[in-house]
Amino acid sequence: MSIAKRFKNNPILSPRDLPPSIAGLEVTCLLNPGVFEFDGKVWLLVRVAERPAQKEESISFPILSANGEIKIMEIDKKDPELKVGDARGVNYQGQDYLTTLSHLRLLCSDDGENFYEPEGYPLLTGYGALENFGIEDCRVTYLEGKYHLTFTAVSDSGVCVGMRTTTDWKNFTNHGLILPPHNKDCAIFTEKVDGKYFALHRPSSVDLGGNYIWLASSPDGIHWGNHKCLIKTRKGSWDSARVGAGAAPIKTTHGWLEIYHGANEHHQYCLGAILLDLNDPSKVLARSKDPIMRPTAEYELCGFFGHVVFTNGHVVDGDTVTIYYGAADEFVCGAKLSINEILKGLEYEAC
Ligand code: MAN
Repeated sequence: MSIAKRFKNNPILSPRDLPPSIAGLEVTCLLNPGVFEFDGKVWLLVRVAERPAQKEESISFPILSANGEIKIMEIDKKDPELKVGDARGVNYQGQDYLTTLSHLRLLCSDDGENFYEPEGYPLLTGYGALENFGIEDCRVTYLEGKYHLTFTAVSDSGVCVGMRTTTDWKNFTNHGLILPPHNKDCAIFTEKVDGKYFALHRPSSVDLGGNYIWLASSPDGIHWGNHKCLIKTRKGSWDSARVGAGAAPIKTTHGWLEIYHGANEHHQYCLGAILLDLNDPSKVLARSKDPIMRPTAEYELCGFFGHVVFTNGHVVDGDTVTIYYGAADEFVCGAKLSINEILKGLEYEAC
């Protein structure tokens, strides 16, 4: 039996629930929201992935030009220079592209289950040449009076981690890229440890190494160093091909509890957990052997990219963590888990 109790009204958001950002595009996927509490409400910073309506004979997708305008690439499916990957990407003339362009949109809720777009808040879009394929999968950490937004910044130069900060969700400071390619899945801890800021992140090496979760520390929350590899993929396991951090770790009396995603060679994404030492987060104390959540519901198995549960945002209330997650890369869903049950399921020798 799964320890994740899914919301009865899942999916709580589907692409048809939000209008596209501009005429000529469709909302293809709503997924992977960052989550935070503000003004007495629960907020989602949802990734909105858009593209034009698709034609039978071509593939088309938007990219951002240097002046921030959206340009549509349209490629004939018979073009010999087109190589189609999975639903998420294509290669054309030797260059990789994403099939959708993502921005981030704010929604809020009084009950944590019914969300609406409030008036007067801006969309967050990619900015400049290093975000021309969009921004994705934002983690939101409230730290020292500011919300820290760490997200995947995608461009033809690579996949990096960008950061913006805000206090009111209307005015933002752009700190540019805080980690260079290839890196994503960056979550800043909610408190300093021993006077330093800490963050989880996921550099990837194409040649040697893999898709592992790393830890970094920083004197100012902007410049990151002292990188350490925390956990690796496990051969033959549900997390055999990639692991990446979810939202900021949850502080418990036993240690920092991190809910992470892992995928196997078939790109099937599940969630697991690790426990890090409270005073030295580079020490991994325990790890779940089996997933704490796997895709089983229809909306998790079938969609834009099926067999995916992916979380990068939650709220904590006592022993309950409510995770918000992307299902099949197309829908936003919610589930509740007991922190104690997650902790009980961890294995201390499975790291
Ligand atoms: C990658 C990212 C995520 C996505 C998963 C599953 O980790 O692109 O945004 O949800 O793959 O497709």
